[in-house]
Amino acid sequence: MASRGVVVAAAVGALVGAVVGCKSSVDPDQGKFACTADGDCGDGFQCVPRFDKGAYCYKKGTCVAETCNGLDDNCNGAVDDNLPEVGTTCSTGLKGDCAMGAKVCDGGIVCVPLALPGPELCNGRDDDCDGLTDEDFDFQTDSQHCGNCGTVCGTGNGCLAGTCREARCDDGVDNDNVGGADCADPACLDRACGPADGGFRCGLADAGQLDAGVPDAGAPDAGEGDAGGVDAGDVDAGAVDAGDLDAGASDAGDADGGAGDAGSDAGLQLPPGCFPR
Ligand SMILES: [Ca+2]
Ligand SMILES: [Ca+2]
Ligand SMILES: [Ca+2]
Ligand SMILES: [Ca+2]
Repeated sequence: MASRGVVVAAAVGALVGAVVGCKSSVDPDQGKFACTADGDCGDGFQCVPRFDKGAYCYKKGTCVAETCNGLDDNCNGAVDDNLPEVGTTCSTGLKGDCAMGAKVCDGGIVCVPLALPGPELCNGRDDDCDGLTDEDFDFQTDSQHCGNCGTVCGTGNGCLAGTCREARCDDGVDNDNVGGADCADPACLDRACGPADGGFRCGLADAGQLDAGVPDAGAPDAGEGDAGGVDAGDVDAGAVDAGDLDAGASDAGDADGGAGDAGSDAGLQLPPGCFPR
């Protein structure tokens, strides 16, 4: 190997000066001679550039393609560098947002997830990687995510069955300022409106509830006639009806206050009220 050392020294001496290895004790087969071209290295050797700067002579066949093995296979001075598959996408085998990964060289090519499990957010994604999307949110009742993520119910509204609606139907207040108070708001249809133990719910009365001896619970009947129970069997069917007048109008037949009474109510278009169910 002494002859090659001389050749190399002659070729690169002007360029690298004292760096040239001919005077060193380093085995040239280990590639410690600086060079700028293959011709600097002698027969059977090649000049391999380093990843940072400069180049060294290596015996041909010594330097091979880089693989993930903890070695500098391609002799460029960097271990496990420029591996083409590193950074490419892969499947981690995990669920949700953790399913997609990228290949890295870590004792071998491995697939690491691009995202780690995090708190479940309402975002249409499986953030905590448990295979369920937005599972911590109840779109039926969550006023911050009513029906879907981000739908916030306004003041006075609650989330019922996935829709923002009048918060209460029993407080005499038009909570949402839309559609009227309580049972006057169509959003209160079939919702509790009266005493908790009474089973009262907003809705349209049927004829039997209006006039057949059942109090109307203060809800209107025929728009204006009931006035808090006039029709409740005792009044209409008793003294008042026995005569001729009821609420200022004739009741001799079926008329009552200009509208139907007991037998005619079924066909009326009555406003919704709070009725026992
Ligand atoms: Ca390398
Ligand atoms: Ca390597
Ligand atoms: Ca989840
Ligand atoms: Ca989520």
